[in-house]
Amino acid sequence: MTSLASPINHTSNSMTLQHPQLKAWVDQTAALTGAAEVVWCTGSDAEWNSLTSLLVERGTFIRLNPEKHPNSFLARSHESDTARVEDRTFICSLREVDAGPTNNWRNPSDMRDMMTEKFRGSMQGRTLYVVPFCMGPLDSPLALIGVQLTDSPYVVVSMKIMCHMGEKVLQRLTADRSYIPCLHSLGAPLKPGQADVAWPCNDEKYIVHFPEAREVWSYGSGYGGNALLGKKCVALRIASSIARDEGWLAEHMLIMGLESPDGTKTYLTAAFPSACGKTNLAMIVPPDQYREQGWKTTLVGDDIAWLWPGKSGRLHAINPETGFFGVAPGTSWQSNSGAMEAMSANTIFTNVGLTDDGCVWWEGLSDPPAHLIDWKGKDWTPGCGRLAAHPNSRFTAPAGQCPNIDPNWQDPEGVPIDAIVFGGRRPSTMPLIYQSFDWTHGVFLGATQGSETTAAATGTVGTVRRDPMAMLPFCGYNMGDYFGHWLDMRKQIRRLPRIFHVNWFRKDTEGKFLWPGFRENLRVLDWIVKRCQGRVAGYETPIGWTPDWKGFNTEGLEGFTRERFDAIMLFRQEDWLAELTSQTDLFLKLYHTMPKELMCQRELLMARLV
Ligand code: SAT
Ligand code: MN
Repeated sequence: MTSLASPINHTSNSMTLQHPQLKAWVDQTAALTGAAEVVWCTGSDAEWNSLTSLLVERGTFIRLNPEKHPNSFLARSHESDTARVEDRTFICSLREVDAGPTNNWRNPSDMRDMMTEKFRGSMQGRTLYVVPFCMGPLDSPLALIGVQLTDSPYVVVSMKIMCHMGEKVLQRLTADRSYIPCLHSLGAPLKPGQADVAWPCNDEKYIVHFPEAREVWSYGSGYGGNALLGKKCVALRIASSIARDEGWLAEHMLIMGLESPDGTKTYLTAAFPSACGKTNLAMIVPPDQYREQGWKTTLVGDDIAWLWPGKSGRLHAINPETGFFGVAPGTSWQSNSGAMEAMSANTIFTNVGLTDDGCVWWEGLSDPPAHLIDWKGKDWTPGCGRLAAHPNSRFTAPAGQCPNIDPNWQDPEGVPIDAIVFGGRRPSTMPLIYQSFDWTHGVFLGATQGSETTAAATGTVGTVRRDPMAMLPFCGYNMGDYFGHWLDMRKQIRRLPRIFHVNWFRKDTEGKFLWPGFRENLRVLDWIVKRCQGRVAGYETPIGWTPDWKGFNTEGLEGFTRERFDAIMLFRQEDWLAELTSQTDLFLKLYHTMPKELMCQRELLMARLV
């Protein structure tokens, strides 16, 4: 055990520090950044209370109406700091080819030299908080420990919601265990006597990953995935690289459970590009008819899944996070009651509107109030021509407050996965649901998934933005190698999950959605469960297995005729030839590392089409 005594004023309570390198790193960072003091975070409620009060005092937080939003706060960020910055995100592997053509690569030692100068003096006048955190259930064999050093108290309180943090993590950080160092500064030092601002940040931002050294350095932003480094930086970019070396998968996927009336529970994971309703699917409430029959849905995670071959021979999944960082606009009691309940207390809202009675409001929540203060702090009335909430405004809420959180969501062994679902927003071409022929074909479906960007004229293919496995901005290494790793995983899993592709967004010739979506998506999940259990026949098409009319439950689905079913399942050869052509860009971009098996899958598809 090391004592925390040092020339800098460490506030440590009575925490036990067993890790010899940690204190040295903290001391070095304090010296480099010129931090005024160092505070070791415990993760206690008392610490939350004092930091949230400090944030209120500084004007970063506004305490919300304590009756309607107990222990909850609103933050308004700087207008230049409202989202992840993909063009400022760097993967600094030793060799450029290891980052691959889908990442911004920089030489690691050049980047370290340059960033060291950015961090020099960057915390002057500020407190350096030491945040030990654990991604994954505390005692899971897969859990990863990180330590974030940050000068943002907003980040500290957000981390308390998003993951296990503080003393319970430090206790587990024994000398034989490694941790992922995560250095974060807002890049806004305060000179003596200089007044602070409500949302300090720097115009210049760097979100930097060193996958070989397993380190993250983030500078200039206090928002979301740029600053809460456990999430996209560690649990996806760094973890994907660790997972490749260790034989598991770190994925941008929700995890959910479905309990059918006979009591069998099926868990699945799903990956979608943005704007496909991933959070809503994660928290889906079954339609009344299904609920009456005894169907139940549970939630394990809404954003990230770590998957590894379990002792059972199946693929197991844990959610490395303990909170939701969800997009607020569009979330309502109608669209997602689970999310609404989760954020009913102990929640941080960022960049939403503030009503006159101290509550939050955003577009799509309810009828607009007659007056509020918008996310920029200005008066707002309906029809004023501005948005009340920023489109990327967020709620940071404890996952445990979700009413249908799965009883096993913190099981250290994870939950066994029977199905993996990919999807995209595809007005044409893609049927509502189809199943891959096998694992390799399933990896091909994930690798080529994407959403159509231009509003396609109905019936024709628009421009498809490929987002392989929804990992385009989150894969910490070469995307072609990543596909190869997915293919290899097959050898380690005795009972392979079945792989599916869904599309809730197919349109008819008049441009109207063919599928009602939302809760009715459960009917598609029902078919998936039945396929996994071998209880329903599939119809073999050139693209995979699809449901036939009789095997797909449309009972009680008003207006959903046989004709409509045929339209939503329609396979059109000309669409698929166009689809094959539009996949060319991806295959050319990744040509040097694209596994031969996937090139072969494309050839096979072509052969089945013509
Ligand atoms: O800001 S986050 O990276 O956490 C969310 C997102 O942009 O996907
Ligand atoms: Mn995400």
